[in-house]
Amino acid sequence: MFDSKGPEIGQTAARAEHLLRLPLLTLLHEAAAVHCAHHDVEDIQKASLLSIKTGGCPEDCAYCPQSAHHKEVGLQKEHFMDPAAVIAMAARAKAAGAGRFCMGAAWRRVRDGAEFDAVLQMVRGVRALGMEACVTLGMLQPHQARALADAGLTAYNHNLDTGPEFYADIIGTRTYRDRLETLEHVRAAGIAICCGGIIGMGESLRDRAELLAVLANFDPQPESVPINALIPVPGTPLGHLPRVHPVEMIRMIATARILMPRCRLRLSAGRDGFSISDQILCFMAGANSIFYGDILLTAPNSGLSLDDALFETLGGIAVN
Ligand code: SAM
Ligand code: DTB
Ligand code: SF4
Repeated sequence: MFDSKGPEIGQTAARAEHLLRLPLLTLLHEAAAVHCAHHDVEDIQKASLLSIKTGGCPEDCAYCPQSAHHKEVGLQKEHFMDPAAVIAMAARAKAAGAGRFCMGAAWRRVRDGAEFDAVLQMVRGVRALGMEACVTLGMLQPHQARALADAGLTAYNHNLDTGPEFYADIIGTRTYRDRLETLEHVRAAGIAICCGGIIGMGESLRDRAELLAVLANFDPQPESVPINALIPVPGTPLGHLPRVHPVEMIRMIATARILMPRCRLRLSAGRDGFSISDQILCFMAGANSIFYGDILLTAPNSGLSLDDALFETLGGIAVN
């Protein structure tokens, strides 16, 4: 069902690279037109993120502070959380305006047993609040995807992170094919796919284009696409890299919007340090969601008071 090679991917990648290289205003206007044609431009979803099991992950993802391979990070490992505490946090996030609650575990793959059963309980609890529920738990087997679907899961997050050629430079403990297989199980179970990537890891524009081409050629396309800018965490192999310039993010979002007109496009990690105007340009380019809250999974986010200022700026001005 999903491919990362083949003639369609090559053609879409060429189109994506052409778009990524366009003069900025041409790209931005084209993306804004696609966005307006498919979405209510005022509908920007606040999603809330929670790490339900932090650190000690056996995978070696070069960007990730939660990998057990990056010992110098000095991250405090945390036990798997209690479902009642998680559901209480979801209720607080809902009261603060979040429409979606996303739960992440630093696992390579899901194991059947008490912790997976507790995840199912969390999903049921979040859905009972009337929120969308998303989880990201690493690799899944088909019966586990079906159990998540039965619990009412809205979406499963499983990022491809970058293009297929650059992937092995970033992750050695699993392959692109492994990722695509889990996504196939998610789709087969009838769960929406949340799949995106990270820019700023030393990849080329071609790698960014290839990532977008693989995503855009999913049939159907992913319902949700998070675009992260690398948060260079000291102690990880990418900890020395510079922060992504906001214009790089704007170009990536605009190109993703043109190639995937209907998806919920998420301005995800790495927007701390972006000005309000930078973020507004991301929304003009087609982003229609942010992670709302002071921390992401382990790293700092833009902060609630800055986000309140952002939404106040976006609001209308009363006529007296
Ligand atoms: N272990 C699961 C997995 O890898 O699918 C779920 C958790 S993992 C932390 C979720 C996503 O966070 C990754 O796929 C990656 O795209 C993003 N991420 C992790 N560390 C990041 C960083 N330092 N900067 C930007 N994005 C990051
Ligand atoms: C996604 O693409 N970004 C979010 C969410 N999906 C799970 C996670 C960002 C993590 C940033 C690094 C951290 O907080 O540890
Ligand atoms: Fe583990 Fe996910 Fe981090 Fe990779 S990105 S080290 S799989 S938590």
